[in-house]
Amino acid sequence: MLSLGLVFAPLAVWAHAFPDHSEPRVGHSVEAPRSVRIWFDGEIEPVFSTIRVEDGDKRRVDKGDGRVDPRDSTLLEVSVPSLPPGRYHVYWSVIARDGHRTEGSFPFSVR
Ligand SMILES: [Cu+2]
Repeated sequence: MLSLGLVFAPLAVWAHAFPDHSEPRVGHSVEAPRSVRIWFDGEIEPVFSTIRVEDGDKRRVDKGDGRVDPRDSTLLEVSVPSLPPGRYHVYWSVIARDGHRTEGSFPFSVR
């Protein structure tokens, strides 16, 4: 029979950071976003965490000010200029507090 200690042990080492939700939401269509924000399920390291936004022609369109929110170390954000209608892709890469990197990408559309 498992003790509670054994049951909960895996949670203690589960510290990779994965996206919890984002704004714009994954795959959604929005009007004139001012920024792209991704909330992670754990704290991420400001120095090694990056975010960029590309348009359908793979041109970088964000303002290059990607950062981890100093008041919320689970939030990665970058500003974008007024984006014309189209399809965009967000690329992110973060280091969690346990030193492990996770990365990924997701699309959204501007209508
Ligand atoms: Cu990890």
